[in-house]
This record gives sequence, C-alpha cells and structure tokens, in this order.
Amino acid sequence: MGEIFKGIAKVKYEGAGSDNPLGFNYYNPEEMIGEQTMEEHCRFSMAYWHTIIGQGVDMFGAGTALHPWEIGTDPMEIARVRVEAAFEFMQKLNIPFFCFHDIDVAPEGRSLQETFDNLDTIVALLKEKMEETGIKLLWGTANLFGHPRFVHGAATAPNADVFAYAAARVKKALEVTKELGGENYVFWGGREGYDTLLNTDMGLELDNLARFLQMAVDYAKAIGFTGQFLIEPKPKEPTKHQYDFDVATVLSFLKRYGLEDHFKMNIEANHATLAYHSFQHELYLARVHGVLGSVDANQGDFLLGWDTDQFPTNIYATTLAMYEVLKNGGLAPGGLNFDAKVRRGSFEPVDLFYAHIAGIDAFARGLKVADKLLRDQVLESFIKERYSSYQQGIGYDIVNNKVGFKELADYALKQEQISNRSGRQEMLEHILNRYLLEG
Ligand code: XLS
Ligand code: NI
Ligand code: NI
Repeated sequence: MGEIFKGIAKVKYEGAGSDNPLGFNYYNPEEMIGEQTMEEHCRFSMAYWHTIIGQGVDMFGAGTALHPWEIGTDPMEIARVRVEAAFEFMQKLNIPFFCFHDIDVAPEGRSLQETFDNLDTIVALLKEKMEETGIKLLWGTANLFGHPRFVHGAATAPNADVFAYAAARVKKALEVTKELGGENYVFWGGREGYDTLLNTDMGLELDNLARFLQMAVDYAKAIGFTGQFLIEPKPKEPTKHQYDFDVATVLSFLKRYGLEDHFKMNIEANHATLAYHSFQHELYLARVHGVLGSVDANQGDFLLGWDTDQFPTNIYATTLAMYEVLKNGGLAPGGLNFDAKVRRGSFEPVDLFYAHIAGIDAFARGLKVADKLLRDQVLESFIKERYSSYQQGIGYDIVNNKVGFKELADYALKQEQISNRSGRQEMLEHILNRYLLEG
C-alpha cells in the first residue's frame, strides 16, 4: 500500500510565529531544556486504540471517522494495513513511541490459540516496522474488558474460568511486549470493580486481583521481562466503583499485598479529575511516593461526567503536569502517551494530525514554562519560606523526632499568641499566569 495520509507532509517545528496548523509552534525535539532535549523529556507516544482503531462511535450514533486504511473485509488484512497507517502517522508526526492492547493490533480468533497466532503474525510485522523506523514500544497491555466474557471482570470475576483465561492473555501480552522491547507494561483494571455489593465478595475479589498481579510479576521474572509494571488508576467507568480508584487507593492496595516494589503508576489526567483530584494532585502524590511511572495524556470536560479522553490542550494543566515530571527527574522509562481521541465531529484523517499537534505543543509549551518556574525557584522559594518554622526551634525538634506530646504541651503552654502568615494564593496564581503568558 502506498501513502495513506495523502497530502500531509512531515510535521516540522516552525516556531511560535508560524500560523501553519500542520507545524509545531513549540515542540522542537532537539531543543535543550536543562540537561535533556525536549524529545527526551516528553517521550510522546501514540495510542493505537484511539488513533488507528477508534471509529468515533458514541451511545447515540455510529462511527463517523474516515479511515482510508480500513479496506476490505478480511480482519487480518485490515490489521496489516493498520500497521502501515500507524507507522506512517507516527513518522509524519515524529512520535517516537506507541502503546497498544493485544487486540488492537490483531483480531481475536475463534479460539484462544487462534488469537495468539494472529497476534504473533502482526507482532512480526510490528517488529519489522520498528526496526525500519526506530519507533519504540512504550507499553503493551491486554484488553480484558471488551469481550462479553469479561462481563463481570477479569482477575476479579466471580468465575474462575475467566480468571484463568485472563491470565493466559496477560501471559501472552507480556511475551509480546518483551519481544518488541516494550519499556513498560500497563495494568488498567478494565472491569475490575463492582456495580453492586449485593452480589459481590469484595474481599475475595481484592485478594484475587493481588494474586493475579503477583503471578504477572513472577512470570515476568521467569521470562526475563525487565520493563516497568504500571497500574493505571481510575475511579469509575465502566464499573460503578473501580478497585484502582486513585493513586492513594492503589498505594494502599499494593502495600497491603506486599506488591509495592514491583509497580509504579500510569497517571491519566481524565481519570484524576473523575476521582475529583486535579491531574497535578495525582502526579504529585505518586511522585512523593516514588511511584510516578508514566502518563496517559488527555483531558476531561468539567461539564461532562465521564472519561471523554480529549486531547490535552489546557496549558495550565500541562504546565503543572510537566512541573511534577521535572521534579520527578523525568518519566523514563515511562512517557507521555496520548490516550486521547478526536471528537466525533472531527472525523477527517487530518484531524488526527491537528489533535496530536495540539497535544504535543501544549506539553512542549508546558515543559518550557515549568522549567523556567523551577529555574527561577518561584514557587519553591515561597514554599520553603512558608515551612521555615520547621528549620529551627520547636519545628526543628518536631521533624527530627526529638519531642512528643508532653514536650509540645509544655512549649504550647508557654506561648502567648500564635501568629500565622498569609498563604498568598492569588498572588501566586497571578505570578503563574505571568509565566504562562510570557513563557
Ligand atoms: C481507559 C484507560 C485505557 C488504558 C489502557 O479508561 O485509559 O485506555 O489506558 O487499557
Ligand atoms: Ni489510559
Ligand atoms: Ni481513560
């Protein structure tokens, strides 16, 4: 097959002054930001399921997306052409990584064995394309939520046959991820949760989820897969209550089952806001616990209550996200994966380009602003000063564990008046705006 995205040339960095919507205004992959290039900081990735497969279906209507690569009726032939489309797309946008679920790339067969055989065929093709282009696999995963067999979940299903089947699929997905040199492997708990407690044994389901993850850890070790394991928290959807609710919930789950050394987190912006947290909150919490592994870059809509998976264009959010990434010392081996889809009304192939350019530029600009904020120590020095009472006197004794309630009560009884200082929220928001607007 020849060129698929006809008439679209390689997208280049054109600078802030360019008015070409098919050029980057801010993403200049070679530009140094601190010690690393923008490309190294951002590690952008394309999500196979949204960009190559997604049809623009919603609850009320059929797919609208025009996909010139979806031709014929043979599912394996379609899968092969999708590989062509994916790599042409990534090359034209200079996206260095991709992510996929097993069944995104190859169709399910009539039997589990046929599903595996299909996957092997397409994986060989992916491998060839990766070698040819230098594009790498950020992470692989298994789709354990789409097929009706997963109606009640996978590792948390009430049916042991489903647990076994899911294990087989993850086993294979791990092998395939290793084969392609994947740098991470993601567990998003598709339907691992419940809709009603009237029919649910939550204790057993949580134990089983932990058993399943432990088996994955063991199997990765057995086959020598050294990529990072990531759990992707989400509070709801498709189930009413997902077990991997948010970073805090996942942390306590991992600790309870002794799994904390094996998993980091893949933080998705829209999942954070569904849990009533900001994107930055989830990144920050993961960072201070040493488990900030990777990011699913997207955004939700505050007027809609679901995972709308929109392309991230809110520079305020991308700046504060990159601020956390920089403070984390980067994301590698994780990256910024566009788990995002164009709106149903944006159905032309070129819209996929506009969308990725918008997201890439929003993060590139965010990176530059975040780097400047950090270099100027704008927030850092304010925060340091705000907590300075812990650097001497009684505060020093508290943080160095030199005092208990008795000593503190003795101290407090001697104090005549406590004087607090303003938190200066509005002043800081104004300063942040100045950095955002001036760059
Ligand atoms: C769904 C999730 C999913 C994961 C991969 O809400 O974001 O796309 O990233 O299974
Ligand atoms: Ni995601
Ligand atoms: Ni999502």
